[in-house]
Amino acid sequence: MSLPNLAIDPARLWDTIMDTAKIGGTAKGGIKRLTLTELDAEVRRWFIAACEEAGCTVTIDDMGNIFARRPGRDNSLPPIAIGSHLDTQPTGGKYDGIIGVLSGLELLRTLRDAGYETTHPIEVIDWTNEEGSRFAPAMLSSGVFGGQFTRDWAYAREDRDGVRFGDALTEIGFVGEEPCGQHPLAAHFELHIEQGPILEAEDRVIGVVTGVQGMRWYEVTVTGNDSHAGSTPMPLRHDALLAAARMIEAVHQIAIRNAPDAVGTVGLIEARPNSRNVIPGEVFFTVDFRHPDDAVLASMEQALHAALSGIAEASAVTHAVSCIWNSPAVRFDAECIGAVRHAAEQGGFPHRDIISGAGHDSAYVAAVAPTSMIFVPCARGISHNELESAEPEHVAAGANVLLQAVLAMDSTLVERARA
Ligand code: HGY
Ligand code: MN
Ligand code: MN
Repeated sequence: MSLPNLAIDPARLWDTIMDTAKIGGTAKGGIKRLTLTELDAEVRRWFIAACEEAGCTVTIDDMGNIFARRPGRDNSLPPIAIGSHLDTQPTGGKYDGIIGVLSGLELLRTLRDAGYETTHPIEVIDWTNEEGSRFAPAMLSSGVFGGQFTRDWAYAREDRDGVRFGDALTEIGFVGEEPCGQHPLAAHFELHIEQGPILEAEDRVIGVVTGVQGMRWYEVTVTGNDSHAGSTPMPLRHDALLAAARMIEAVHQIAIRNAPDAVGTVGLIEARPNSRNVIPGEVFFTVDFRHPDDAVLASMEQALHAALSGIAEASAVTHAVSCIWNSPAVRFDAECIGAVRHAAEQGGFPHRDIISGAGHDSAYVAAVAPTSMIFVPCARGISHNELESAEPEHVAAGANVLLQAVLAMDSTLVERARA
């Protein structure tokens, strides 16, 4: 299959990444652009205008997912999509999610400049609320698209201030007409930073992502008794924060016992009344467990329940725990993986297969369309941190692999349809 000798414009892509990083930019050089805030709305409006300038028509579904469509020769065919996300963590970086969407825009611009017409339409997608930081769980809108969640369940998700997802989406004016999930895709590719140390450590430029590990999120509420820090004897205390501290150590030990592939994190904790001279009567905290093997995740969950019960009893408090998110391990489409691997080989980029430690929208889109991902390194594997950084030549390499994989998939699907 002879593919056109097209290449993206690295300087234009890098400038676009740096320019849009100003929307929600932080003093430390990161981005704080939480989903469904006015900053998210601002970058969405910028993205729509840029895609229209690149020759696209834009549609939005009722989860706020944005689809920028470049027509092909045969617009009766479902589009080949390039998707990722523009929302960030509270202390996010310039690259997580963003290089995936903006490389898609660069691909559109490259095709426009070359006057090259694909057979399939091409669509670049901004998936709403990939991060799951403000509204849990992560990948909420690609999850509705992939049939994992209902729209009503998603709309009812609340942030820590009690704001509903549906109300926040309405507030920023991004509730589209199209029912989420009624948008067939011929294939979906996503370029993303690895967010881990492997590619950099092995001097590889491209990660050929074969799948995403399993992930489970839990919410734990520990209830004791508020009482006076000075006049309550130690044996009479029902200290919810002391119990929570023991539980957090147990979360860590469960992950360590399932090393090297298990990870366990408590990232959010709220103690009430959070006053320095009151013994905390209630604590809320979250647990994030991940492992490539769902059976091990299930055993980690059992160990968590046992640990929380034992610690609660020994600490004279009560507790409640619920699993709010269970995202099974995902394997991507062999043909899409092959298109990425071939493009990396053709580009002469050192590459390796890799399973994603982080969650991505592609994990849910894979349920309804042939999907795979491309990773590029990030410095010291740091991500979800304002210091997150990537090399321009690596981002350009990833975008060129994305371009060639999309063009190869376009030809492959056309040849198959003709056979
Ligand atoms: O949690 C994750 O892995 C992703 O960053 N939302
Ligand atoms: Mn991401
Ligand atoms: Mn992220």
